[in-house]
Amino acid sequence: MLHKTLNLGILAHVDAGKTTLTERLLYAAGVIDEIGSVDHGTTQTDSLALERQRGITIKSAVASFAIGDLTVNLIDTPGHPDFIAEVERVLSVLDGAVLVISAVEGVQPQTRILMRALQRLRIPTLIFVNKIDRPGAGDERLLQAISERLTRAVAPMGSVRAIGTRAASFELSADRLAEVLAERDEGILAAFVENESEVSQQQLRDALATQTQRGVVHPVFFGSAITGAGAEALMSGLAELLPAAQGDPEDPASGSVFKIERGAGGEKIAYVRMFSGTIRTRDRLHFGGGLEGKVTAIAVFERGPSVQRSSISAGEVAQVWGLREIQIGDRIGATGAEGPAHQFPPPTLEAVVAACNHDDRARLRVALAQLAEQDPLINVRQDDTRSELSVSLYGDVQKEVIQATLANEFGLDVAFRETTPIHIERTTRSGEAVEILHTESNPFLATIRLRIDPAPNDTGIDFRLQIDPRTAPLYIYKTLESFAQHMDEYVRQTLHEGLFGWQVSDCVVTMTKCTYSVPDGPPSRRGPLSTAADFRKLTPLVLMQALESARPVVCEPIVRARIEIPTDTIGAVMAALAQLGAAVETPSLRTRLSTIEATLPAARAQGLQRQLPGLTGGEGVLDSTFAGYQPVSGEPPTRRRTTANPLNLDEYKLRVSR
Ligand SMILES: Nc1nc2c(ncn2[C@@H]2O[C@H](COP(=O)(O)OP(=O)(O)OP(=O)(O)O)[C@@H](O)[C@H]2O)c(=O)[nH]1
Ligand SMILES: [Mg+2]
Repeated sequence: MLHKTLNLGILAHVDAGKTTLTERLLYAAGVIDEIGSVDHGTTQTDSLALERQRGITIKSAVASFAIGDLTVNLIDTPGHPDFIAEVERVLSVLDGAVLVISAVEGVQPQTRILMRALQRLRIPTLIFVNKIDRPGAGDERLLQAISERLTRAVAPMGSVRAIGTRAASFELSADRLAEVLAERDEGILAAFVENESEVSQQQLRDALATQTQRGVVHPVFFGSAITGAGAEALMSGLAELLPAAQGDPEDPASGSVFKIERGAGGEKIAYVRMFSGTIRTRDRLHFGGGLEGKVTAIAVFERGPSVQRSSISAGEVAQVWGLREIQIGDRIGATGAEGPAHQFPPPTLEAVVAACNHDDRARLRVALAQLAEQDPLINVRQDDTRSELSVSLYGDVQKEVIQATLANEFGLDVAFRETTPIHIERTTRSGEAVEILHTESNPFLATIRLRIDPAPNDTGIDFRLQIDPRTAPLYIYKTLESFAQHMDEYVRQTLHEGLFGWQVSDCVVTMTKCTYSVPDGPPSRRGPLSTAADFRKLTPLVLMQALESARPVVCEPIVRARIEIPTDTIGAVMAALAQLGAAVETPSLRTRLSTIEATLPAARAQGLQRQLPGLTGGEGVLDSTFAGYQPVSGEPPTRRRTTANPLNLDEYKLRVSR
């Protein structure tokens, strides 16, 4: 590679100072002459009108700067939990990350969620403790919290002077590195045991870089994005400790799309990270499993605004024009449609969106489809019978943002009907069903037998083919793998709406029998021959019957709540929790403040949030994180289907033949 590139994510809980830090780094690198302010709506990366009004980041944004011969493409992400999907989409394109923590607010539940994802993906991560200028800022307290709640392998990179004042500063020192690094480096351990002062600075730096890049040690810097303290130290850390992008520009092109935007003229712009190879304007690219398009323009982020280029290569990030059907998560140059696995929980709420003006209904559908391009997890659904549109949501802030976006960008006035939890269905036992070729109940030309078995929680849907290979319709699907892939797809489609209308999850579906119909052979060669449509249409019919016999139950999202309250209010809070049907763990009691941990339905956590100030004299703090699903008690809620119900054969036949 000609020059080195580092694709760097800035991640943190809301308000930790990511956007301000981004601004500080751009300034330190000479990209901007003046530091913008989030509070005045003048930063580089909070560029959307809505971000400027609200003072929060909503969309991930890219800004570029140079440290020596290293180009850093920095991706500033939103910290509000409602926008976690934005973070998820950038994770797969990062070479390294900076996790920002506020020195005052400390490690938050969201910080832990982010750190866990970074560790799972082995993304080399530096920690930046920000806001050391603010009264109440901590240093040792923060290091303690980081090692207790985020990672045991903390490498403090120096020390803070005059903490909590505008004059707070950060000085690099290697004093505390040897001990941490020795745990994972025998050379250093030996030298350290021999004589602490014998470990050379070079040896330490090398070991630190190696262990950071392997994602096993996390260097911790301190500073202030507002005053600039610690910025230089962090900059040198980025260059020395994080790995530059790998990949050969001569290899076949491979890249990943992490953001979609619409340009001024409504044209689609894909943000692409290249892993290998080179793409040029006028290239025809394959993406998203079978689609293709022609690149009409490319722009990279070079010291601030984006600049047109004729090509980009391995390691780079660019905006690409011309790929009209491209979607977020698509792999460029790859044939499989397989996206990266999800790192964060899905949205657990949904709400019906209605245009205030009845005539705007069609326009609303188009607008939501465009928003879904940028954020597929909003999962726009239209129920056919009432033709109502609904979207999936993480929370109220996201809802307000969607509403404001529809108003500002599309001139659409909309109202949301009450937000309700998204349930799922899980099977409780094995079920099986079969439809046989040429029988009365089977209007399609195929035999399919399917079994559905419950699987452990959070494992999604697994499909397996367990048939005599000679019975597979290979004249349609060419290979057994391809047949399995298609069947897998038909199964997934069907399970979007189970017996009660909810997504079915956590099960294994196995195809155990298959037959197709062949022409009678000469002389009559016109006999019926099964087609792909027969398998596609018959699958829902069989699978829904199998599902019915597997006795699915409706499950609701639950959260794990951590409640910190004044100890003398514990009785009142426990009583409220009991009333909300929460499962409470033994509280940990302290003299003044105590902590209760409990799991309860997500829908009721909001009620708890409302009651808490009253119960605790305004002192209670509630953190809740998604903790999976559990069966609902009482009457299971149902959701209107968006597709014909295969269990109603007449209706199904009518609809699928249309
Ligand atoms: N005193 C002080 N304030 C800071 C510092 N960094 C950021 N802030 C303030 O903290 C608030 C949030 O800063 P942002 O940069 O928007 O934080 P963010 O992490 O980007 O927030 P989201 O993107 O919405 O999650 C703003 O009012 C900043 O002025 C700092 O180092 N010191
Ligand atoms: Mg921000």
